[in-house]
Amino acid sequence: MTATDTYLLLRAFCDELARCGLRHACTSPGSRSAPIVLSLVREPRIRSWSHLDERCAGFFALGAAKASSEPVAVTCTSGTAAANLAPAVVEAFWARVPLIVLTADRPPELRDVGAGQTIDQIKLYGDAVKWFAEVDLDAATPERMRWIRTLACRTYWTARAGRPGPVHLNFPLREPLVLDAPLPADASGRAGGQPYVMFDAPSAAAPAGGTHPFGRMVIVAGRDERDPSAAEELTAFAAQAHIPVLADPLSGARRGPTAIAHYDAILRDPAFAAAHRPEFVIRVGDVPTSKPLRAWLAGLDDVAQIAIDPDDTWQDPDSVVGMRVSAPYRTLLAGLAAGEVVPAPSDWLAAWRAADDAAARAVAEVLAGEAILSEPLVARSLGEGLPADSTLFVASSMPIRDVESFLTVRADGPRVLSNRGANGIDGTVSSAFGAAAAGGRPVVLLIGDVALAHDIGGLLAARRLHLSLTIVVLNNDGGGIFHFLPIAGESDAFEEHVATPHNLDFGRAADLYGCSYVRPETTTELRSAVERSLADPGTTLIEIRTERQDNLALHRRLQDAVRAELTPRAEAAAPRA
Ligand SMILES: Cc1ncc(C[n+]2csc(CCOP(=O)(O)OP(=O)(O)O)c2C)c(N)n1
Repeated sequence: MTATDTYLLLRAFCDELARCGLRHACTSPGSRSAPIVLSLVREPRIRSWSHLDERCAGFFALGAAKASSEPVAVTCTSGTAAANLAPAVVEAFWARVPLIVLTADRPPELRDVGAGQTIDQIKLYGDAVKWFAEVDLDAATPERMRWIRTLACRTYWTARAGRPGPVHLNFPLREPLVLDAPLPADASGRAGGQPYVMFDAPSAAAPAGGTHPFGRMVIVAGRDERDPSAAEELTAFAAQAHIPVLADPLSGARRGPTAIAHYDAILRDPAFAAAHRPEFVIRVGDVPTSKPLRAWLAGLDDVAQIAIDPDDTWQDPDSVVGMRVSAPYRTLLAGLAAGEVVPAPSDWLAAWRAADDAAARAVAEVLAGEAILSEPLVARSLGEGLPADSTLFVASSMPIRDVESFLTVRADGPRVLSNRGANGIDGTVSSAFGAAAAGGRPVVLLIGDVALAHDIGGLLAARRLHLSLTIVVLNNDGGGIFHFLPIAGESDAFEEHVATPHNLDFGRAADLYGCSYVRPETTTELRSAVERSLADPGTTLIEIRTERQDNLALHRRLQDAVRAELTPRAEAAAPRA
């Protein structure tokens, strides 16, 4: 293996990734990885984003792949550097995000013999990748040039096709690691810039036309971040068939007259939940986070529940789905809509609509009575105010729950993204920067203080990569979510070991990382801070201080208000069975 062989093979590998469609890669520093980094950086069709922390690099790549719905590569040097990519790889696997992980390694003769920065990297990420390969960069013969081009295509298409996910290639590299002579030309690629191997995924056939009568049906639309236009087709179909859509904001379907936004609150009301049992449930995307919704679906074990999922993932923790359809739901719904659609009885959608509107009024009334900004009010206000062409990236913990519960229906709401494959609070800042880099839209991140502290190093992207991001941090000095759980009663350990207050001054963090900083106290101040930040080319940290106990009490008041508004309604307006 000479440096020329290594670089010839890696140049062809990167050329082939670019021919397939790769546009973004993340690098991190190191010596062993130099041939991979230099080959990526020298490929003009790929934008290489430099990171100094591999964990941030992994999550940045994840966010970029999520926002662009295309594979993104990430590379690192050997040893613990590769282990630092594990959280992002795991999230990508569970969230179905196409990631191409390129780790540099010592060659076999330097493994387990005391050489520096050497760990066992073979299948390092276990079953959390779709494919692993050890890539031997030996003599660049014509046969091996063909092989590396085929391998690059296989990597790209494997990450992207079927159920998308991460692919891991491990590259043993021998010294010398830099070239000492110019690289000769290479004409081993296909003519016309075509990938060496093209890939064609079969698309599911649309069902035949026919007549489709829709009774008391609901559609539960969960996280499906890949194709926003599919959600528009879903809502158009629901409007045609008069079907309520219990729409998680991560589905993109919280829009139009059939979208039910407050399902979490209204299904907490046992009378409403019992009176509105459907005859059919269609489930698309992941199961939403809402516990009342999950419990309601679990209780519908005698109701026909159909899950439509092109990737054949099993999203059914309560084993109540009776039929699985392996197809993109847009194909299926287009087929149904092409037939004669006999809409559901008119009082069915009307009853859900009335309950949703009543819940919206109850929530608005309670929130209007709040003198200062609260966590639900921030979620609601971002949902109402963000421009249609923006992306709201939401952290796990209470932010994702508040967005699910309080984001109102809008004809043209922002795109909503979140790392919900494994529900981690890690890497969120980096993922949001990745989404800003590759998504082509302004991004607003809504995040809790613990999640921000966890990935504070992600702020480095603001300074080093000159990216624009608006970060709204809800600072309740600890994990507010835990106050909603029984562990809150374990007073000897709760505050220090579970809530974990930190008393960090985020203004100083903003200063360190070159971000603007502002602390609004009212909705008007928040709106103008967000507007100013969106118009600014830099990154702004908008901090809102809240109290964990007050937040718990406010959520209880909101639930009580919705229930009070619904009780007479559920009795009077229950639709015919
Ligand atoms: C990587 C990781 N570690 C730990 C957890 C467990 N966890 C869930 S929520 C949470 C607290 C988050 O606090 P914060 O970001 O401030 O949001 P809040 O609960 O206040 O809304 C923790 C530690 C997790 N989900 N992911």
